[in-house]
Amino acid sequence: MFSNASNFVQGVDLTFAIILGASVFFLVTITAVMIWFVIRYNRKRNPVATQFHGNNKLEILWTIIPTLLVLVMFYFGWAGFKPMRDIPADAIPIIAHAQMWQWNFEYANGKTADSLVVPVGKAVKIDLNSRDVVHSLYIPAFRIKEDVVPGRTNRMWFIANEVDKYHIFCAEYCGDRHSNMLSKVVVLPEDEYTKWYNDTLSLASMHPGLVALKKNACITCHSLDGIKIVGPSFKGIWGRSETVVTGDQEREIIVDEAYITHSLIDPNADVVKGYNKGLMISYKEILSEQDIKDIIEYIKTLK
Ligand SMILES: [Cu+2]
Repeated sequence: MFSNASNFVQGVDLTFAIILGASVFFLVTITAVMIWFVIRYNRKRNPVATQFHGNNKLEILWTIIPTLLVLVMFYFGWAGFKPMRDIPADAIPIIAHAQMWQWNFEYANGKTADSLVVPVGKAVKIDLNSRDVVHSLYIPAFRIKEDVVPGRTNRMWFIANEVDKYHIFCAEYCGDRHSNMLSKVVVLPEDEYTKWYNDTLSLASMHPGLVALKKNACITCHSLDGIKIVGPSFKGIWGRSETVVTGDQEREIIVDEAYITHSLIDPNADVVKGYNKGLMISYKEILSEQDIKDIIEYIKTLK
């Protein structure tokens, strides 16, 4: 009856089925009784209104039945939720970094990926880390969702039961491009996962500047192809003269090493005219000096 994508599907679906079943039963029953009363006690059949004053049996019944019903719902809700909090000690650790507007997954060997790659049949635990605002990691097929709150580490875990791909959404409205904050879970057979995990060289063929831009979600706001998203595109920006707003003064600058470095450290100091302030965080603690050099070298190539 239920899908079996993760170890939590059955517990969650059973709870929802019970609540839905109870809701449908009462909707149909109450509507039917209401219609019957309208017919039975209309003015033609019952010209003098009948008055009632309390009915102990009925009142006890409609106190006890709903109490039992919500206790049953609570029990199944609790039984489905409790295992989500008991993380197995041998679970594979992964850190999910959320930031406007991209997911990034970091593995124990330092490998990072923009999809959540996991082996089938193994427990995986995810530490949730936000670099800016509140996000929420939501994997509908696995029936799990957990808020990603800056300044604290929430956790989630699961066992994927089938080799397949599933959607990841951000389920907490986090700004302009929230709806683009998508990723996927890629469940691999164990040997393929091990191969993928140990292959840390595939990134080496990419320009280190591009690796840094991808890893830090820069490209969710600054395109590489000239399209205007949230911030200016990186294409053709090197060496260009731009009007920036400093405080409430406009001034001309040249996009050079000093401007890019300063913009990464204090992004709201000199915002290019026509773009909004306050959308970018400082990367002072996040990027190394080498990262910044690589990024500048890479931007130079985007003519
Ligand atoms: Cu988000």
